[in-house]
This record gives sequence, C-alpha cells and structure tokens, in this order.
Amino acid sequence: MADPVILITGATSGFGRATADRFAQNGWKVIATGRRTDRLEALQAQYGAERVHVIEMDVTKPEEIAKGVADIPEGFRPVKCLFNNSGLALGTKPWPDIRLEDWRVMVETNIMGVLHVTHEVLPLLKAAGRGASIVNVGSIAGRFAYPGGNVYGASKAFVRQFSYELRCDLEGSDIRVTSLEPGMAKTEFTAVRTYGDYALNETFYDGAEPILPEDIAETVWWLANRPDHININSIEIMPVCQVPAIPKILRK
Ligand code: NDP
Ligand code: 8X3
Repeated sequence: MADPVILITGATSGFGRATADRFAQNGWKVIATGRRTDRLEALQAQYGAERVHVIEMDVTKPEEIAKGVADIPEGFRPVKCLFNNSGLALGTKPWPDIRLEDWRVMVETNIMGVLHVTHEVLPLLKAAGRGASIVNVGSIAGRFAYPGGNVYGASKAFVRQFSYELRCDLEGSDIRVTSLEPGMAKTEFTAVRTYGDYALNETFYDGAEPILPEDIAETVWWLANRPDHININSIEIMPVCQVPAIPKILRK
C-alpha cells in the first residue's frame, strides 16, 4: 500500500509546521504549502523530496492554488487528508481602532482561502476513497465573542458552519469533515496579529500554559486516523489556563 498523503496549508509555522513533522515522521507523505518559500524548502530538505512535496501558494490567490494542486506529482496523489490551516487575525482593538483592510485580508484568507483550497482538493480526496478527511481550523473565537475579535471571530464561525454544511454535501462520498477549534496557542499568531511584534509574541504567554503546536498536531493525527466509519464533527480545545473567552492580550 502506498503511503497516505496529507496536504497542509500554512505548513511554514505553528500548527501547520508541527503537523507536517508529525505526519512526515510517521509514514505519511506531506504536501506542504505556504508563502514563505525558504521555510518550505527547509522542511523538504529535512525529510527529502520523496516524503515532502512543497507548493508555494498564497491562499488568497485562486490561480496559485489551482496551479499548485494541478501540478501535484503522481507520487503525492490521491490526498487522504486536507488540513485547512492557513489563517490569521489582524488587530487586537475594537472599533473605532480597526482597519477595513485588515477585515478584508481576514475574509480573503480565513474564508475565501478555505473555500478555494477545498474546492480544488476535493477531487483528490474523493480519489482516496474511504478514510479521506478534511480538518478545518476554526477557533474558540468563532464561538465566544470578545472585543477586538470582530471579523476574526466571524470568519472562524464561518469555518465551523461551512464544515457542517460541507459534511452534508459530502454525504455518501466517504469524505469526513471536522471543525477543529483551538483556544490560545503559542505560535506566531500573536506576532502576525500585532503586525510583526515578535518580541510581544515571546512574552505574551508568560505566566500561562498555552496550547503548543505539537498538541494540535497530535489532535490532527488522531482525527486522520479514526476508523473509516467515524466522523468527528467538531473539537473545541482550550488550555486549562484559558477561560471563555477574552484573550489575555485584551485584558492588559
Ligand atoms: P502562525 O502564524 O504560526 O501560522 C499561520 C500559517 O498560516 C503560516 O504557515 C502562514 O504561512 C499561513 N498563512 C497565513 N496567511 C496565508 C496566506 N495568505 N496564504 C497561505 N498561507 C497563509 O499561526 P497558527 O499556527 O496559530 O495558525 C494556524 C491556524 O490556527 C490559523 O487559521 C489560526 O487562525 C488558527 N488558530 C490559532 C490559534 C492560536 O491561538 N494560535 C487558536 C485558534 C485557531 P505563510 O506566512 O508562509 O504563508
Ligand atoms: C485564536 C484564539 O483565544 O486568541 O484563534 O481568540 S484566541
């Protein structure tokens, strides 16, 4: 039997990178995607081109997604698991300290990106037959509103509902769909949200014990390896130190 394949969006950092490691180290082939080519190349160099195929693609650019998926080599087909992970929050402040451009980028990335990638990859998932799965990354911010959550939270609520709707549309296809909804996790998420404040990203989680990327990678691994007849509809994960739902940064 050929090794199963997982396609990961946003494999250059955080949850996506840890999930790439988890699967590449345990007998899966990985299609790693993202915009930062140097990081994709480093990942491929670590595991080899037989194990990791990379696609440089921006999920806000449908033509890059279409080309990247069309060019997937035979050895990385079909795709057994799609990890729709690319996403971001921009801005921490409530109105009026918001930027309309941030709202647009969050919608383009967290909503349209997930839609375009899903649409392109579905035929490759269908070809994998029983046991294929899609894991969409939502957030607890999609369930619990907080000041400054605005379009980020709304986009993640979309991801959850889209996951349920897609599951209905895929009835009879054998493709599973899960909405994976983490809470506060230490990745580069806060650096991106604060327009590149990597120093804050380092201190922000002091005194807390956040979710780590490896925790999410372990969950994706568990999801992708459930028996073929089981669909986990949603998983909500918080670190024990976080209560619903205002992130620490907004309480400072
Ligand atoms: P990181 O910032 O560490 O990783 C985000 C990943 O998304 C990067 O690999 C980045 O790749 C990719 N990405 C962002 N924009 C684009 C784009 N336009 N095109 C392609 N890839 C893109 O954060 P996380 O690992 O935390 O985030 C992963 C997912 O988890 C996101 O959807 C996030 O919303 C969600 N999440 C995060 C939580 C947290 O507290 N950290 C909690 C709940 C959910 P590159 O820049 O190379 O393109
Ligand atoms: C991000 C999780 O708790 O920072 O998706 O809003 S939180």
